[in-house]
Amino acid sequence: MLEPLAHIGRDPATGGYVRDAWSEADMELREWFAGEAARRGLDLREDRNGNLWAWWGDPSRHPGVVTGSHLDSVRQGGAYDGPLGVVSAFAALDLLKNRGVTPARPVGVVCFTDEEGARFGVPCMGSRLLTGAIQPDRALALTDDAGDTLADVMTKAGRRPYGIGRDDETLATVGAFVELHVEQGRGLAEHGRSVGVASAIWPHGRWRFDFRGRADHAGTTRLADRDDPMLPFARMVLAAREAAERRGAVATVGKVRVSPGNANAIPGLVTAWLDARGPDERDVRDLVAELSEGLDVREESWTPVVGFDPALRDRLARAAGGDAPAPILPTGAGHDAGILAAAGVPAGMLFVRNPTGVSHSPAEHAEQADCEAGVVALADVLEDLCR
Ligand code: HGY
Ligand code: MN
Ligand code: MN
Repeated sequence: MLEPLAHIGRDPATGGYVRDAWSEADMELREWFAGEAARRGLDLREDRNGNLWAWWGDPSRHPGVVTGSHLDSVRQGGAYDGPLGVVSAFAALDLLKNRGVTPARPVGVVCFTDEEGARFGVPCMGSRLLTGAIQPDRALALTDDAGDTLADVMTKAGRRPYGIGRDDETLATVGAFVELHVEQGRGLAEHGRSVGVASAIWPHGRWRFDFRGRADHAGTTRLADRDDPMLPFARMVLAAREAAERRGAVATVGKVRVSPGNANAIPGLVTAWLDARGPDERDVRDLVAELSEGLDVREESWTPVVGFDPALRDRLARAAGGDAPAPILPTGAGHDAGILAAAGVPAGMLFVRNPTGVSHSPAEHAEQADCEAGVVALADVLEDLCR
């Protein structure tokens, strides 16, 4: 089932995926989702924020159990982060039907739009808009590297951007949400288990740093006369790693824009994005404050710590574990399940073993047997929740 997606947005030079929100690749992925829903006779809806829902049963009378994830990727991302959760959702529905299960509640498959925030910088955009965790006007004004706003891009994709925002009607259809996701770490590999359950999502955020200098000639400007923004930028990157180690957090700068970008000129401006996370909110906040001293910094996104509902977490561990409860693990990766949990929706996550733990890279991988174990666990969880 992952195969039909394999070519969409794939860079043949690297095997990595480039599936920006509202891009050509995204539109192809949406068509794939619609086709999977139609093949199963599910009722397909796109909500005002661009999230796709495929329903088995009618959730308007009473809320259903929803499972799913996202199909967009980071630039040069892997094949499993997101798609594994959506494909497993459809496969788990198939399994329930093969078992002759008639769920007592509607069952929905969801594909949240723009989970990675690769294009507009804010992760989990679809679930944040759905739950009101981001204001529509802020979202619509966000721009991509080409300077196009989310409003422009949604309009070009044939959507009505000025209708986006908190969607209580859609939220009311979600009685519980379970997201299956490839593990982005080696916890399950160390446990020797195929499937695990999430306990919490670390607090995490993204900050934009602008380092301004004076553009000048690389060869004729004396060192004493240079105002080279690359130097404070380089100091910040090294300081981020040192501070993260000292504070038990993690931090990196994965995106930098140098302008104008001539090899033979001192740049006028360096813009860099810091991603910082950790188990303790205070440590992350203090780390960023320490790095920001005297610099031009703006917070682009912040996600507080999410502790998944312990009763649902343990219920998932029992249902997903087979003869021994599934291991329960925290994660440093953000997910739509975390946004829904923060909005008060009973939510939880299943993880599928990733032998190397590598993610946000073409090297991301999960074994077929573990993916199948994930589908069985998800079907067992859905059957349990739909009693
Ligand atoms: O960045 C994250 O944590 C997630 O993959 N969006
Ligand atoms: Mn991701
Ligand atoms: Mn993901």
